[in-house]
Amino acid sequence: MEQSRRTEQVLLLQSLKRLIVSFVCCLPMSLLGLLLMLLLLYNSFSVFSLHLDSIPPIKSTVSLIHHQTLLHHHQQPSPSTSTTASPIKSSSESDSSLLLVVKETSLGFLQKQNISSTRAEGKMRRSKRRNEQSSAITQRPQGKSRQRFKTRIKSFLSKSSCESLFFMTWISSIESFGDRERFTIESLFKSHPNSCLILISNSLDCDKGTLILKPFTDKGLKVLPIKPDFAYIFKDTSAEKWFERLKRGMFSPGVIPLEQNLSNLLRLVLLYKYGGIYLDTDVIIIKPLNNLHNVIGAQTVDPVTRKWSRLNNAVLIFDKNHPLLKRFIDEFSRTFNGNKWGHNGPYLVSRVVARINISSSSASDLGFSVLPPSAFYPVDWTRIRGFYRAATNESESNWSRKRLTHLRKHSFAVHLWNRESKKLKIEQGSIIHQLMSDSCIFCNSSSLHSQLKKTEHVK
Ligand SMILES: *[C@@H]1O[C@H](CO)[C@@H](O)[C@H](O)[C@H]1NC(C)=O
Ligand SMILES: *[C@@H]1O[C@H](CO)[C@@H](O)[C@H](O)[C@H]1NC(C)=O
Ligand SMILES: *[C@@H]1O[C@H](CO)[C@@H](O)[C@H](O)[C@H]1NC(C)=O
Ligand SMILES: *[C@@H]1O[C@H](CO)[C@@H](O)[C@H](O)[C@H]1NC(C)=O
Ligand SMILES: *[C@@H]1O[C@H](CO)[C@@H](O)[C@H](O)[C@H]1NC(C)=O
Ligand SMILES: CC(=O)N[C@H]1CO[C@H](CO)[C@@H](O)[C@@H]1O
Repeated sequence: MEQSRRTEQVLLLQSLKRLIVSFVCCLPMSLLGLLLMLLLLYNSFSVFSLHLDSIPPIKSTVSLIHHQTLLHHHQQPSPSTSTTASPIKSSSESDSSLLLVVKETSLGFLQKQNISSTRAEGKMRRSKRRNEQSSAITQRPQGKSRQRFKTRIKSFLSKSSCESLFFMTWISSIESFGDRERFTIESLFKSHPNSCLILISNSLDCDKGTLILKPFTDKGLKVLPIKPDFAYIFKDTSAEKWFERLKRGMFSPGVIPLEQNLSNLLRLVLLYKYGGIYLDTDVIIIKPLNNLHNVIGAQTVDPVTRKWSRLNNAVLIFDKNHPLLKRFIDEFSRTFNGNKWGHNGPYLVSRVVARINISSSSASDLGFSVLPPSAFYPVDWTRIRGFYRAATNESESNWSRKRLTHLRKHSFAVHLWNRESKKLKIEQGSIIHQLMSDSCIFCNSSSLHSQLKKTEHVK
């Protein structure tokens, strides 16, 4: 009895001991676990912050707003100074050396590796980066993309024989690159099947972007989506210093999305360095532009004097190193104001050209022409609506037919004032619909129809 009690006590004691031991053991275990977890957490944070670190200073979230609409709320540059005035038709017999030969200013390798041109979008970016690293064994993506920009353009141009060279910029998200933007490309290639298009874009220079452009490349059309290397592009122009100052935060980019203004600058510098044709993404090309040299289009004309009162920069055709482009770029760098609509874009080109005294000898050195609104801006933004509507009665369809005939005869392109028109439904039989039928490449399956279908859902 006594014995059994004792053993009971011993057992109890033992189990108590075991309990204590296990508790004591457990405690540090859980602490250790906690520690480990903390470590893990810290680790993952540091991984994240690494990624954050490499996000380029340039903001990437954009809503692309078209500037042109706001122009009209402003005072126009005084036409009195603008002796360039009466729209000059460019001679079509001038040599056909438009563009094409691209000599590289081979100063490309830059010291600063700071601006990476990759888009900074969370997961996409991370996985993309992983792809880059694994697929191309090599260096830091930044340095690589820098090197790549130059060599990729070079090899694109040397591989393709380009009858003319087009530039477009898309510094917005890939999701917002829609049928209408795609249609600009379609119309471009419809009139210029042997041309090359360089599409400067952070978002489209990826597998998904390649897929979007596949219908074109499948047809042998030459289009290159490519991430910009701003430092390289701006090198050796006055934009270079401006960009440096921007990077160093020496002035505020302003309230207007920086991308938009970069696009205003990019088009100038790209044409200055390469020569060619710049197009906004809300333009339908209806006729070949091959015979136009060094031209800018007037958006409005003074009804009395017949001199231009505003120019626009949605379509620009210039030779490489053109002195007028240099003036534009200088003006941009000097007067950039990120808070005023249009200031760095359409107003800028109007401002600079208005200052030129056409009777002075320096003006003739400049050698460029201002085309009348009918060339690229045949319809004002206030009236663009009418182009999307189908005629509802005989007089309307008479008007529409006349308008169409006139466009086909006198216009090279139609700027669609996307900000005004992007929500508009393209009605069957409308002027836009007919222009699109003229200018489509994939008329059956793609843009035209999906666009028509999509827009029908809108309202
Ligand atoms: C990179 O940019 C940061 C600020 O954005 C700047 O402080 C730093 O000096 C830059 N480094 C180089 C190598 O340019
Ligand atoms: C334009 O240039 C001509 C010739 O150089 C000169 O006579 C004229 O005064 C200039 N006009 C203006 C407004 O500067
Ligand atoms: C045609 O329709 C428009 C608008 O729907 C209207 O303003 C116009 O008076 C009509 N014309 C005729 C001849 O019916
Ligand atoms: C439309 O044009 C036709 C011929 O071009 C003409 O006979 C008809 O009267 C016009 N209709 C209107 C309403 O203007
Ligand atoms: C469009 O598609 C239809 C049927 O899918 C086909 O019969 C027609 O030939 C196509 N038209 C063109 C221009 O490809
Ligand atoms: C200051 C300035 O011109 N900012 C421009 C930035 O880009 C938008 C869109 O193109 C323009 O409307 C602004 O004027």
